[in-house]
Amino acid sequence: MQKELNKIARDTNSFLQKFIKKQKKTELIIPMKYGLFSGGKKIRSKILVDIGSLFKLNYKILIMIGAAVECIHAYSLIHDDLPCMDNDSIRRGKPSTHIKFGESTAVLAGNSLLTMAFEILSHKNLDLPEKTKIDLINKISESSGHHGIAGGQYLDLSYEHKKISKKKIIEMEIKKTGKLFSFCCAAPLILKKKSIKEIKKFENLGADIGLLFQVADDLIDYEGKLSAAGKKTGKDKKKGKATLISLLGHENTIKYGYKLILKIDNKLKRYGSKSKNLSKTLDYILNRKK
Ligand code: GRG
Repeated sequence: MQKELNKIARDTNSFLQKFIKKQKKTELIIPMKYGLFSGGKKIRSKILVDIGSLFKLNYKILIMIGAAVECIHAYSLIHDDLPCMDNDSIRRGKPSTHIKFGESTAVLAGNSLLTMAFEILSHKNLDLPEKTKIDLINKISESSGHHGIAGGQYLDLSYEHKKISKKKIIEMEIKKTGKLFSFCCAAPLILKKKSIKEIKKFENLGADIGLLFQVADDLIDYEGKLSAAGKKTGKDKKKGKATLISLLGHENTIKYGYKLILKIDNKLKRYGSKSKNLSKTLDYILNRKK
């Protein structure tokens, strides 16, 4: 699993390096590259490749789409660390982008990474019909805006120091983290021109995977150490974040994570041995240390 994840990370980074190299140089390239290449597991691309392999899709095309996702992910992390958001000075074991380059540069580098995702998905080298590219851009935009990551982040910030119900916490985590995973699960079906109903099923599967990912992230914050996690831990409690751990407790949250894996694996049963890779990725997600 780790070997495969490393290969996907290498291939994604190499695509992005070449893509950026072909562009005219600007002052923002260095902070953008810092946000993209200063570590990062590229787990969203792995999910995209895992789902893509259920439908025998072209690896290179999946890597390009994954690269667009990683641009949006890197953007969200840069903005998430800003003083007006979660105010974190360490990310991936290094100074956060705004600490290294200043706040305004970090905001602009983040914005430029967001738009780079659309440049990648509309690029002539992405060998897909125009209609498919528009459908991908439409879905990734929906996942990133007020119905997705940005909306979830808004809820996350507004729930601080409040008693929030389980339903609302799950809804917030699915938006903040799950929606980008939903895109990764839906994209292969968009490529295969599947029905809206089928696409929705995979978006829901992605929401469960994203929720699992966020549960694991909350567990890392609760149990982990800076040296392993690459970021300060124990912050959620200090910031009064509404998480499943704050509501259900540590043990029950771990149980909740395993229940989610069972739920996702059940949905994958119809794909038989083809879904083995994805199942392994799910175990990795829940048991990771960073
Ligand atoms: C509209 C894209 C967008 C952003 C603006 C700041 C913000 C709104 C959203 C933040 C969303 C956010 C940071 C969610 C947390 C998701 C999460 C658990 C991130 C950690 O992801 P990993 O572990 O990171 O995959 P690496 O370092 O491996 O890349």
